Amino acid sequence: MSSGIVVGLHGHHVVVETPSGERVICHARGKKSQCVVGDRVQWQASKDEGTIEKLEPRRNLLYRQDDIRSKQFAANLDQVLFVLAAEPVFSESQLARALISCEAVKIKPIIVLNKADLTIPFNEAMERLAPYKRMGYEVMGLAIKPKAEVDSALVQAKQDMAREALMQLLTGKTTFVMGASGVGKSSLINLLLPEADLATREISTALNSGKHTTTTTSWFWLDESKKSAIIDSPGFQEFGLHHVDKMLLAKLMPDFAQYDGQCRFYNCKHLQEPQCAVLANVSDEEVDTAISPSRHAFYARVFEELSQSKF
Ligand SMILES: Nc1nc2c(ncn2[C@@H]2O[C@H](COP(=O)(O)OP(=O)(O)OP(=O)(O)O)[C@@H](O)[C@H]2O)c(=O)[nH]1
Ligand SMILES: [Mg+2]
Ligand SMILES: [Zn+2]
Repeated sequence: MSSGIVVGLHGHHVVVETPSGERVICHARGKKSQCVVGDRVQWQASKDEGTIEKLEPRRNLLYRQDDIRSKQFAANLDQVLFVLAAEPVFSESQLARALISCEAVKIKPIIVLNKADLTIPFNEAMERLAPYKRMGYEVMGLAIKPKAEVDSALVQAKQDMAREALMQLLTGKTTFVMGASGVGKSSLINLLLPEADLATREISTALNSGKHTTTTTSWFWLDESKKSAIIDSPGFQEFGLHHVDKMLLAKLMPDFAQYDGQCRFYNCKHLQEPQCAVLANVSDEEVDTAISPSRHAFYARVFEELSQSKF
C-alpha cells in the first residue's frame, strides 16, 4: 500500500497525489463520499488506477449542514481565506455563518475583501466589515485582478502587492479558499500560480446564468518543497449551521464570547434573560466591547433556526 493526499474528487473517483507528485485516479469501494480534498489515504495500485484502502484520521474537517444535506468542504486545514468582494455586495449572514463554522472546528479564518479597484463599493464593504475587525478578525483588502486601467504599470504594481501580501499569509500552511460565486477565488489562485490557469468568469455572466465557474474542489501546491497548499472551491449560497449546538453558538462568536460565563444564569440563552451580560452590551457604539444590534438579531435568528433543527 502507498500513501497519498486527496487532491480532487471527480464524478465517481478520487484523485490521489503520491509523495513523488504523481496523480492517480482511485476508486473508493463504495465509500467515495467519505473522502474529501485534503484527506490522507492509503491506496493500492490496480492496473493503471488505484483503490482507496484506508482513510487516515483527520486533524479537522470543515463542513456545513444545510437543511437536508451536509457538505464537507475539506480536511486537515490550517486556515480559511473567506473571500468577499466589493461586487457583488456580500451577505453578512453568509460571512457570519462561515466564521462560526470555522470557529466550531478551530480553523483560523481570515477575511479577504477583493476588488479594491471598485473604490466606492469597496469602501462601503470595508465599512460593513468594521465590526468583524473589532472582534479580532484579520481583514485584508486586495485587488486581485483589477479592471484594466489606462496605466497598466499601476495594475501590475497592485497585483504584485496582492501577491506578496498573500504569500506572507499562506507560506507553510494549508489554506482553504471559500466564498460566494464571483468574488475572485480562482483569480486569487491564478495570481499566485499562473500555471494553474483556472477558469474565471465575468460576474455579469455568472450571475445571469446562475452558474458557478468553479464546480469542484481542487488542491494546489504553492511551492516546490510542498509545504504550502491552497484549495479552490465552488461558490455557495446557502450556509447551514445545523451541526452546531445552539447552546455553543455564543462561544463561537467572538463579540459574544468575551462575556462567556458572565451572565446570571449559567445556561443563559442571551435572548431575554435578566442580568444577561450579552444583552447588557448590545449597543451601536463602535467599541470592542459592544455587540451590535444587527449581530444580536443574527444570533437570535440562528438560535431559533437551530432550535427547529432535526439534527
Ligand atoms: N474589478 C475587479 N474584478 C476582479 C478582481 N478579481 C477578480 N475579478 C473578476 O471577478 C470575476 C469572478 O472571478 P472568479 O475568480 O471566477 O470568481 P470565483 O470566486 O472563483 O467564482 P466561482 O468559481 O463561480 O465560485 C472575474 O471576472 C474576475 O476577472 C479585482 O480585483 N477587481
Ligand atoms: Mg472559481
Ligand atoms: Zn446571557
